[in-house]
Amino acid sequence: MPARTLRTQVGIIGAGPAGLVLANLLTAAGIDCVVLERHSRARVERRARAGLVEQRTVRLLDAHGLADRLLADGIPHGWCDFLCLGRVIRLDYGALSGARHRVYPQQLLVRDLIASLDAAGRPPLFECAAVAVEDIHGPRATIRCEDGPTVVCDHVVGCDGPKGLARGALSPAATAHRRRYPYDWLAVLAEVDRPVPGVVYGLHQNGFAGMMPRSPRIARFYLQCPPGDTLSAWPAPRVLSELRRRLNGAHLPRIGALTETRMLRMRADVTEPMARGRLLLAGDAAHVLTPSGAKGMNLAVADAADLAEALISGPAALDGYTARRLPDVWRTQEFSDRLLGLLHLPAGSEAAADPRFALRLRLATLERLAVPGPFSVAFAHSYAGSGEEPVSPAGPRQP
Ligand code: FAS
Repeated sequence: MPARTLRTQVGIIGAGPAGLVLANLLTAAGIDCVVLERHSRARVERRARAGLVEQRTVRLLDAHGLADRLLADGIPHGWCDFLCLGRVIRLDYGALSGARHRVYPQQLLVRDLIASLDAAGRPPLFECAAVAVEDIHGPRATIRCEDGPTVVCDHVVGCDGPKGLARGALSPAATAHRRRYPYDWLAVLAEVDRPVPGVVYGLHQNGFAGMMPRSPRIARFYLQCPPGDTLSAWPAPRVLSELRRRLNGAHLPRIGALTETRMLRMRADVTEPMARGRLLLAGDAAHVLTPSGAKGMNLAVADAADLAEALISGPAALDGYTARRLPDVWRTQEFSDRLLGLLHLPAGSEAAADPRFALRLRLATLERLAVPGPFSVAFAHSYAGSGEEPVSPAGPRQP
């Protein structure tokens, strides 16, 4: 039986933060759209990733009535600690930049955004995988789905993540700028006996370690490991002993069961342009960041907000999408890359050859962060993601 055809203005592939924010903003503006998601609702609503929501993201979601639970349950967070050579250096980025994060797990935000679409009578189509994007230069574009409708629409927005099909549909006109870092991260979610009060970064000759708050009884941990390492090389006892070694001095909570472990291949990329014909990319479909500065989800929401305003404003604003978004994307990549450089002594590098000297250099940088001044203020703004508001399609905001 031929697949049914669904006509709409905007076809959105992917129910992650980018796709769901876009759909909510378009629906609120009366623009017809449909979200196609290959996984089930249950799976999408329990997938744990980000946990730090920037102030600009909270402000944006709140302006559209999408932040009630985030504001009610999200814990304000305005400092992070760096451990290096037995010293603890605190960056009070909230005081330095005036901007704070909210600790609110991504899966809860995704749950809220889906509930909001539900309430508007526009729930995503779950277990509906897009398999092809066609006619992006024609009068209307088409999305073909496996076990689902054929979607005919004015615009297709690929919010389908780093491994999605939309990015592929953009080439050969697009260039992908890529960087593969000479290490990976073991990403762990673990039960803890008390809430982790804040983000801690450990600089250590054995490699980087990180501890991030998530919820009162769950914390996120990261451990640097050699590129290509596998989970089998990291049994729980080794994970725990390396965390204690590298985060020595961090008042670690008692760590219980490791509820999730996964290997993150540390890479970054940016696709240029972010649009071609009737196809546009947003979020990880257009650019991937490592989780180092907690930027990926926040950048995805910023893309979606810009694109929603452009789709509401009209073709001229759409044409400027890439030009408006790329400066924010590269600025964020630059900061994320700089932070990685501060936190790691890559194996085989000069730094790893003489770790004490390299750590001493990094300690000197960290000491500057502890002193209020142009260097620490600039770093705090970048870390908090507060320094500059992206330029709106409707032109610069009136003060
Ligand atoms: P997502 O990947 O979230 O969503 C894409 C969606 O598209 C998925 O639901 C997928 O199933 C669907 N899809 C793909 N192909 C499809 C198809 N053909 N048809 C239909 N659906 C399709 N970022 C931060 O800001 N802070 C952090 O602390 C942080 N920690 C992270 C930790 C981990 C372990 C990981 C992996 C990422 C982390 N990130 C963090 C980055 C992360 O949050 C991403 O930036 C964010 O999920 C990007 O959102 P989207 O672009 O919406 O893509």
